[in-house]
Amino acid sequence: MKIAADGEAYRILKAEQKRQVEGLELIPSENYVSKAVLEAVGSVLTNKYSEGYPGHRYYGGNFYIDQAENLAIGRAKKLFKTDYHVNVQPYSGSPANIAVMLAVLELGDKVMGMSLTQGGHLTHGHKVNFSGRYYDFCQYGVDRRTEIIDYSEVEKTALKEKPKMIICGATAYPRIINFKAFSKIAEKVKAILMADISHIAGLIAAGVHPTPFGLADIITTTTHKTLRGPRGAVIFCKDRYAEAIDRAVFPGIQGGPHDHVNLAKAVAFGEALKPEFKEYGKQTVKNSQALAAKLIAGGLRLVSGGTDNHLILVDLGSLGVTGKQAEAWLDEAGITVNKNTIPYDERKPMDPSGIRLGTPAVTSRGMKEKEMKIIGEFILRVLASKGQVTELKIIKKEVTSFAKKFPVPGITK
Ligand code: DSN
Repeated sequence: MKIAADGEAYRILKAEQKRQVEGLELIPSENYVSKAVLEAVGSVLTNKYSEGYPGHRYYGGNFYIDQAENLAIGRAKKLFKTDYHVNVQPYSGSPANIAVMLAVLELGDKVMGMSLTQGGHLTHGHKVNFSGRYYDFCQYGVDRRTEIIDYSEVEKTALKEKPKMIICGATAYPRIINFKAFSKIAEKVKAILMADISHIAGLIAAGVHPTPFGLADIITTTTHKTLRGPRGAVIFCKDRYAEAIDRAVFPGIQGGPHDHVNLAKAVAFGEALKPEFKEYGKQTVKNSQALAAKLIAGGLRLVSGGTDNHLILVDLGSLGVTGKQAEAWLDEAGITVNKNTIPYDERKPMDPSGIRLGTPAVTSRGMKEKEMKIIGEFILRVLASKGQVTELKIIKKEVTSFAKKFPVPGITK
């Protein structure tokens, strides 16, 4: 039976596919995977159980599954030019980060991470998350004036708090992360350095963002953001942490690996090893900077004044518009973004002062700087409309006919 025979499920699938083709996807953590990645995710490898690791499984019939996992491991090492140990089994970014904590910390240990409201991730110590509930986190953020990480403040906090582990990496930080500075601080206080490169992994692989390999002890990344693979994650670590990391992933927190996804990770890493991916990484950043320039020219204030990477954080405060309103209006116009807190935000996360935009997905459709100016104009018009329904309908029509000119990898190409 094919999915088309299930009317209800098929309708949802087709409607979402149409939304992805006709809209402009600007959520910086999203992307469009290739047909090859979709095929692997939708493959018969989903039928298999394979608890354990290649060569050491608790189930029979894993001859080809071992090959798939080893292929993903080998390509991951090649892609990041590293001989770190690799575990490709984490289901996603949060489980990967939890596994690291389980591997190298005792409950209650002191850890340092970037605060969620300043650009960090939930698993970097937020009080409602496993990390913040079971470990004693101290948090760092950005300088109030520059909105850039103040490394001397990070060092001061580290010297005072003496964390066992420092987490660097962010989900809403538009600037280069100085892994060398973090590594020096970690060395000074004898902390383990963990880099969560989920947002920027594709940029690192493409050589357009500095690498943490050789500097951080442990590196986690999701595979579905700038890396343009299936939903999932990978952990890299120096050899001395390998056994503990593997045991934390399985049997520590996970059961059977998602072998279909692991095959898709191998496929995505293979794609990222091609020269075109370097161009993709470069263009993603050029596009982000072109979009930022257009928005600034249109009178918007960007956190930190611009961007070095794939994402932009817009402060809507002076427009008298909230993040929630902007997200909803842009959605009406066929442009998908997410509301986001800005550093030192006085508003709540469900209706913050900002929106977060990014260029990984539109760049995958082949758009360049010229198109970023057009997208920037759409965004400015939506914000100026103040949610006026007729105006949003007009913009949506224009967005749809513009978007449809650019094939979506995996759907129309
Ligand atoms: N949800 C991801 C993001 O949007 O950045 C982080 O996990």
